[in-house]
Amino acid sequence: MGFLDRLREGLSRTKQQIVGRFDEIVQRADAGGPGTREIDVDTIEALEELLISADVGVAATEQIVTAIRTRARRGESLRDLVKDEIRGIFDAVDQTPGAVRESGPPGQRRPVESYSDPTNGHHPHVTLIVGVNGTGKTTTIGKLANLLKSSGKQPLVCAADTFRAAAVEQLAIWAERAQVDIVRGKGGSDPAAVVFDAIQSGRARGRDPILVDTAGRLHTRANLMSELDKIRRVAGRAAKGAPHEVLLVLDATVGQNGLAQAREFTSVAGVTGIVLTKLDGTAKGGIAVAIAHDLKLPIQYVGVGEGIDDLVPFSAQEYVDALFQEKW
Ligand SMILES: Nc1nc2c(ncn2[C@@H]2O[C@H](COP(=O)(O)OP(=O)(O)O)[C@@H](O)[C@H]2O)c(=O)[nH]1
Ligand SMILES: [Mg+2]
Repeated sequence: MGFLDRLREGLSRTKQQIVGRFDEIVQRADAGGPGTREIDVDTIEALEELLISADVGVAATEQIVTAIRTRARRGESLRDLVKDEIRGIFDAVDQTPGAVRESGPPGQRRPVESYSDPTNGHHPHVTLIVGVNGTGKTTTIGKLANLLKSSGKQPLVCAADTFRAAAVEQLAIWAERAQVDIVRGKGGSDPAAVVFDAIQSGRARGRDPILVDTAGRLHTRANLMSELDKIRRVAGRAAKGAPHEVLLVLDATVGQNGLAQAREFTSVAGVTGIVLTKLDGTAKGGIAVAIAHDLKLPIQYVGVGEGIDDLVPFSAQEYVDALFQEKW
């Protein structure tokens, strides 16, 4: 099965339970033929309700609906208009991988530094995976390692969630499945030190990129954030420009609450992109639109199941097509 089929399958609950109704709305709205109608209040309300129940979020829904109210008079099909407006929301997000978005408005972003420095050897690309417990960080690392490996890379995974022994074991199992190297510290060792070791070891063994699994919960939120901050600083000492990417894992089934988590991580951890997991387990797959609209962060991958192949590189075009295409 290709990525597109996986994405479609992942979105099938959203499609069946919510977006399926879109067809009725569109048919009714387009019944008079393009150009012959003004969009009526009922149609707008139905569309609004549909977007909200798919978890597109209030702000993004408002933007879409407002645009459609004005544009609909030009006589395009309602389906095309909605797709176009949603694509526009994704297009407004800087898609450069690894662009640091912590430093305020777009335009002030630090470009990814080169991580191949002739004076100081090879600097592997370092990606931190962050997010609260249970969102799917460890699973995502396993899938991502596998995906990168099948595209010819030699990733190394690093178990920096040293807080729970089970977390390290879980990552070790994924490393074995994906047949990639793992660096782990002894129980209770300093996560930042493990990251430092992993980068050194990756450099020595020619492994690149380094995927770092981090803890999702410590005694307090402040502890977690200061640990992530320390990991960032230590990684920067081990490899130039590291971490080059910080991927925040969000669970699609959590809905709008995930956005609050995201803001917290973004302000501290320098998040550069999102992995949206468990799209297969929710009818609220519209959350991807809310993420793009509210957080202005690119979605890099989506998780569509628990298996090793269930990670799909995100494409806004494919996402919008999958949700709104007429026939499946
Ligand atoms: N259905 C589904 N389950 C997922 C997905 N990603 C992760 N999970 C499950 O979510 C649970 C928590 O995942 P885990 O990687 O341990 O989360 P972590 O605490 O953030 O490291 C596990 O049971 C995973 O199998 C996904 O894309 N779809
Ligand atoms: Mg974990």
